[in-house]
Amino acid sequence: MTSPIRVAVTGAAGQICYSLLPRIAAGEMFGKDQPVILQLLEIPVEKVITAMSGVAMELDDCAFPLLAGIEMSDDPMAAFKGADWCLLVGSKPRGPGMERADLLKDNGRIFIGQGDAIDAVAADGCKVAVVGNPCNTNVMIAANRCARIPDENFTAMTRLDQNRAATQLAKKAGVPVTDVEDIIIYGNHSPTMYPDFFNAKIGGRPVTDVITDQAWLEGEFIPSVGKRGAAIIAARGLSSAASAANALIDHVRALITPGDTVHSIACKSDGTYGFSEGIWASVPVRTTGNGTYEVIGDMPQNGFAQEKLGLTNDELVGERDTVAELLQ
Ligand code: NAX
Repeated sequence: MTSPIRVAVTGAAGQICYSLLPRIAAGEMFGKDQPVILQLLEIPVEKVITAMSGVAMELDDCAFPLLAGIEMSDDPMAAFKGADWCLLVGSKPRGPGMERADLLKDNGRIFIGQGDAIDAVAADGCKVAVVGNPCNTNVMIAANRCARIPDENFTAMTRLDQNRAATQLAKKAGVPVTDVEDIIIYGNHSPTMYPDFFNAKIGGRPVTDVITDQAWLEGEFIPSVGKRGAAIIAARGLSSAASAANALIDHVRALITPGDTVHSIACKSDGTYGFSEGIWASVPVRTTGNGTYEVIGDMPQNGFAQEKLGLTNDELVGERDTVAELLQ
């Protein structure tokens, strides 16, 4: 029997984790032969800890053969101990009247504490995937705290945006979503993101040959992807949860499955595509297994694309400036 891996998950009592944890325990993230020990983290609030214990009870009641243990804590030093993967889902939501700068800083402080704990106690070679928003800036803050774990082990999730974009293109073209390839999200996980339809394909042909309505691609498709999260909130009264959990499964599975498929992953910029060095921007990557990846740096970008890339880069630089005091 393969020995279990340790998977730390934050925000365990939240709505994404309610969809995510059973799927991890069922083997959908790390494979059907890979036992897992879940190390769940929540905030030290009695009601929340009780809710997390209820989630654990349900996981127990599923009798998942691959679930080798569940540990629960309100202490990052316990939750990240020996973790092979840290899935940072939990974060503080934006409250009424809260400024975006305050949201960035409040969450930044969470990711300082969690970064310190990961650096101190996680397994050597541990991989960190950040979902909690603002995820690009949160991952930058966490990685900045970790001297032991290299920056390339830290990624943030833009896979939900990629999946949303793929489905929008498939619906417009009237084809199955599996016909859509290489649709990549660039930049921030925010409405400034750029879903690059120029380099994407439908049934092996350029998207712009299949969907000739350029006005729809530029004027409706791009904002529909960027504002999809808000549309879900308007319809459901709650933010995306099942689709976000599903995207994190796709994100991690992509990272552990080497191959030629191109994925959107936010990672530390070295200046490729004009992104400022040191911010975490979503770019196209090919994965090389065991959580490693190579950035594909030669996708051609026309003037329209470069303008979009510039806007999302400006936003990411602005976020970094806002949290500058947390990066020292
Ligand atoms: P919920 O509010 O349902 O759950 C968040 C949970 O995190 C809560 O139980 C809270 O107690 C916990 N938490 C807060 N601070 C914590 C800390 N310091 N340590 C451990 N746990 C902590 O939110 P949910 O819908 O689950 O969403 C979680 C995060 O994902 C949010 O920041 C959300 O904005 C973000 N999302 C990111 C997406 C992406 O594509 N990157 C898409 C979905 C989602 O919007």
